[in-house]
Amino acid sequence: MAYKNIIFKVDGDVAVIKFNRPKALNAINPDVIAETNSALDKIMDDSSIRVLILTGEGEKAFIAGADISHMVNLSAIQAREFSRNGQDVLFRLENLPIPVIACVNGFALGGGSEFAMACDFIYASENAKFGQPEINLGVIPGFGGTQRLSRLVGEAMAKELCMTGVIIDAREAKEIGLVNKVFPHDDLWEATMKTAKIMASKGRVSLKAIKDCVERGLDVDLLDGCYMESDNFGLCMSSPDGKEGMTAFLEKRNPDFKGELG
Ligand code: DAK
Repeated sequence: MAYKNIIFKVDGDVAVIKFNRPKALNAINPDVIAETNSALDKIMDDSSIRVLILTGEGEKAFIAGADISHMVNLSAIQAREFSRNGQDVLFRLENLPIPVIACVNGFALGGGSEFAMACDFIYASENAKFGQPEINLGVIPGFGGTQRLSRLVGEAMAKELCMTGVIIDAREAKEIGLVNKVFPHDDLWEATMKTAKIMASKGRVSLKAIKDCVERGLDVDLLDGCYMESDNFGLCMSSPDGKEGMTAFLEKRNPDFKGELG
């Protein structure tokens, strides 16, 4: 597929999806979703890719939301389809077997904040702004915002943000736990890539195991979550990277993780 609405690049072991509709502040339409799905297919087929970064083209926006000019004329059936397709791509991101970082370089509103929340964590520039302004349009978040936001920042804060549609800056987003770290705008990309490279150097099986345990663990009680951790611990112990990590420690050298599954 030729990409017009995203830029897809692979830099060694790190893949980058850059939303590329800067004139519309990277608003999401069905083409953005289709192209993102295609890029995710490629990532799934390439085991040399260890980390994915999502970011936005231009100085102003990560994604300023779903494309309002597309949404305005949708019938109920089409709106449900648009919402489902958006939700599906976000579930794919969440279930991707590699870490995904949202590198939020500007507005992350509505569907934009929802895309960022489906990533494993968010790094933001000092210019970044977050919010769920759908209430101002007479609708509600449609790409999982009411669900993921409350899991990240708690029920009361999620209700306040969704019910007021207020836009918050990066510092406040960090204070409430939506964002992991905030950087000066010009340092954001380098800082994100540095963290991506650190994770890319780790074992593939253990990265996936951590992602699974943390995400699925939130949906079960502590005992079941800990059992899930034991199963994954066993899996990592028996993986080539698990053997390599411990052998390297005992041999007093750096591990050379190959990412093989067994
Ligand atoms: N959609 C379409 N175009 C957008 C856009 C958006 N979300 N956001 C910005 N643009 C366009 C503007 O129309 C403008 O286009 P031109 O007039 O130049 O052609 C261009 O981007 C630059 O925007 P501004 O001139 O407005 O720039 P400012 O710096 O003055 O303001 C802003 C930036 C981000 C504060 C402002 O653009 C803004 O308020 N944008 C809308 C933000 C917003 O409301 N986002 C939430 C969208 S709703 C569902 C599925 C999904 C969803 C809901 C339901 N189902 C199917 C059930 C998700 C909903 C949303 O995400």
